[in-house]
Amino acid sequence: MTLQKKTTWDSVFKKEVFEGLNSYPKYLSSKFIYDKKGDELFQDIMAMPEYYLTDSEYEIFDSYTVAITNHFKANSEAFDLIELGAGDGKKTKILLKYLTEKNIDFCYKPIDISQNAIDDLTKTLKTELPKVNVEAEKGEYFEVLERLKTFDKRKKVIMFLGSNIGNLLHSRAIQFLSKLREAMSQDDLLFIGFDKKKNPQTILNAYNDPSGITAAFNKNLLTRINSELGGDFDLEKFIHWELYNPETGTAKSFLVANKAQSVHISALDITIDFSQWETIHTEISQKYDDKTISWLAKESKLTIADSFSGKKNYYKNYIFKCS
Ligand code: AVI
Repeated sequence: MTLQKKTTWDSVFKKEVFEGLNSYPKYLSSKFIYDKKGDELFQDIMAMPEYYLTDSEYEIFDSYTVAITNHFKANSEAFDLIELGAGDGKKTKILLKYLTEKNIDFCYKPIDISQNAIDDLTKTLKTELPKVNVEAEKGEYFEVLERLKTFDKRKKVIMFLGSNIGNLLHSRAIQFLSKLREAMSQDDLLFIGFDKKKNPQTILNAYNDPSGITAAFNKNLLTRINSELGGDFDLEKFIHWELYNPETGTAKSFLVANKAQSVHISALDITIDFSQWETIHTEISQKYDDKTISWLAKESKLTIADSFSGKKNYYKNYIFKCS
């Protein structure tokens, strides 16, 4: 392995790939999965029968539309509905439709790391719900938090759905929620989705589908390194592996080298050696119990205002307010 000492990088992608592949054990952040192909693969994941998360949250929105939006429009003030990591907005459209039908004054501000997702969402909203006032923005969660502070003219309802919080370790989740809390005024709300602990097999099946969609999604990290950083990863020499620990509630994704190999990445001017069965840790998808969610809220100086579960108790949406 050629370890080049470098302190300045012209992109976060380069910097983090360099650091992650030069560490032991190796890691790469799942946030880099999402380019056009990664977005499409995630859409395919959400449509898989094994990936219960999307349908579970959809069921909650559909069953509790009135109760949820009553929290949003309390005091009948106009508000900004800010969605972090909006994706295709499929579930949110249920709420947008209802709020528009009731002539509630609000502005929908979807924010996503992927420009493709933002463009597609804006386009579909124009045709499906033309009356909704949409102001979309592209950005990473932590960078967007700074901007959120400037949205202080009206009440804010911040949404963080799809168990996106589960892709953060607890310490990062508390840091993130605390920053959100700092950007919130007294009447603002945080509406957030958590995937619950359940039969471990159900969780493993959701991240280990037989059709190989999740494997392709995970390997998109390597595809991106190949196409954007001049890497020569052979995708056939890695297998997707998923682990779930029912005690901690953490699902972990890996790419495991099935052969010893060396990979050259020209934009980073490095060659990375893999021994056979060496791993790259790529993602965590945390599953929660009620106690852990209460702890996260308390640590972040937030209070639970309400919560909604579906029939199977697979998933739970919480409304947090400032403590
Ligand atoms: C986006 N995120 C909440 C998904 C999850 O469940 O962790 C990403 C994903 N990874 C594998 N399948 C789906």
